[in-house]
Amino acid sequence: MTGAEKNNPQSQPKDVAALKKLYLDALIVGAGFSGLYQLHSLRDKLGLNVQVVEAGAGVGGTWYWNRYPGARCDSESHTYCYYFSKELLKEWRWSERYPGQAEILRYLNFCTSKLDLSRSINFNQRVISAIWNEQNKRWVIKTNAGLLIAARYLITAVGCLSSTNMPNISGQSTFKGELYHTGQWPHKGVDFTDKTVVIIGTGSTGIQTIPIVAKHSKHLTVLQRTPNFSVPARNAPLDPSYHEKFCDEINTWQKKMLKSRHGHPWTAPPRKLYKVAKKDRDVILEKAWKTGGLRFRESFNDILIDEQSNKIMSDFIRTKILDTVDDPIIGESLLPVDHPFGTKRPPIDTNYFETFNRDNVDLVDIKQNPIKKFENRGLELEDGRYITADIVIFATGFDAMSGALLKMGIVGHQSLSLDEAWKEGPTTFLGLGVHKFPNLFIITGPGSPSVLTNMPRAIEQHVDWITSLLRYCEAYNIVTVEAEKEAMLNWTSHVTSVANQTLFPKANHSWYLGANIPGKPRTFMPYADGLDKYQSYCVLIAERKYSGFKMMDEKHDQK
Ligand code: NA7
Repeated sequence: MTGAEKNNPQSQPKDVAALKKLYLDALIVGAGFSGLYQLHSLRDKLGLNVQVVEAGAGVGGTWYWNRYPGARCDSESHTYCYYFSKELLKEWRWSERYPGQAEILRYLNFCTSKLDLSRSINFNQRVISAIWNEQNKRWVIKTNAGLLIAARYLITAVGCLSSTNMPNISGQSTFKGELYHTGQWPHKGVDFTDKTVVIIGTGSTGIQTIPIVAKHSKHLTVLQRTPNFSVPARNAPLDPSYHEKFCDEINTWQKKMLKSRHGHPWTAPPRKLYKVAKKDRDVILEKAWKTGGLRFRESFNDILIDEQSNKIMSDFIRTKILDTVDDPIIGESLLPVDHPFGTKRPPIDTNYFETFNRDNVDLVDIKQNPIKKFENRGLELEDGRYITADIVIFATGFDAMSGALLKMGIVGHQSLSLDEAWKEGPTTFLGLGVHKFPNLFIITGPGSPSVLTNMPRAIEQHVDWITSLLRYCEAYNIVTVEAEKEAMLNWTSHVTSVANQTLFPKANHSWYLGANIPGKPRTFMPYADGLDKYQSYCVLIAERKYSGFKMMDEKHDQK
């Protein structure tokens, strides 16, 4: 929509009749890493009339909501930031190897203010419907707080892990204590002093928060359904000289990240674990264990594709768990056995397994003895055991990748809802576009590398690609862009086929597969062939004038 069109009532959709109205070229949903950069790109580089709606009262997305104790990123600080601006990179100084939630939130607020983004963001606005108006070629979007928006382009920047998974346990309303989900943590914090606490869930989040809650509470009971692998993060403060050195090497860091499979600045050496002699591989694994973090898995290049190699690495971690936990029975209960290491998102931790050596911590296996119901003052298990609690924390994860998108009430061409379109699992072209949903672009959507990468690299790549596409549309008077059905189906089967060449599908209870949510269709959602290869596809599609996308101009001629 041009400025003139914006002020022309004739060009406004007929069904826009009430509430506070906005007429935009583009609406972006979400003010996290992706929404902020997309706003900057479309507003300040393309000059479009663009705004953001954001459900929270501030920017930050994931890092706005996930304020639980111990919340920390598993990407290293100097990689978990924007690279589109050297000025931002040089000015911001990270304090630790891995950035904590509060520091990331401060960073995103710093970027927001440097780029003057707040004036284009509508806070406390959750999208409740987004309906394509075919006649006017506009998306008509409503929010819970009374905004009504007509926009030519709708860009979702809602994050992959933003729709919380809150299990429905009977009697919840009768519980008299405090109840929290880690993904909706209260801003004022939670005081654990002298409190008896229960944590449900031992994914990355539970593994981060358990050691801290244990330290600050009177007693902690961990309710574990499935034991998990975890590698020590080896977090530590950064030496001030680190930043100066980094500033001299920004280009090198960036090149390394973009050339890698996962968007981190390292690649696994070309060696297969099962082929290395035991004494040599033990030395390598010990060294990698000391380095810690996600680099551990990258000490060999076949961990996610070769069962034998994976078993050796998995056994190495299992031995470390048994060595760390004093009580051998508890140690056994903590051993992950149902999936190969790395096929579920691998947590990294600070003193997780050590926490089970504390006198004030109990571990309860709720696979053997599931939770029956909440009671006034705690939880009852199937065998009648009663666990008292002042505070219960759900660290039970998210309806990942598609959950937040499906909650927005998106309805495309011919009244097709996204829910209906995705009833057998998400189908996308490049993770970016969906057939019958013209002018809808999904940042880090299902079918893109997203959660298998260092997210800011995947986000910048998507935002830059969408920005170039919209520049092209503006230049050639293209009114609608829509993924073609065949391109979408081919891409979706390619996503499944590359996942099937890895060990990922062997974790049949992972959120990558949607298997953590009862009733959710099981499809491996992220693109597993690497950010490097994925980027090449995207470049090729753009070079071929966006083949796979149907483009129509104002006269409804196909371009
Ligand atoms: P995850 O990794 O999905 O972990 C959720 C945990 O909660 C996991 O241990 C689950 O057990 C457990 N869970 C889920 N639902 C239930 C019910 N109904 N009853 C008992 N236990 C349950 O979520 P996180 O928040 O830890 O991490 C998500 C991502 O955020 C992480 O990978 C990083 O990328 C950041 P299960 O394994 O399903 O048996």
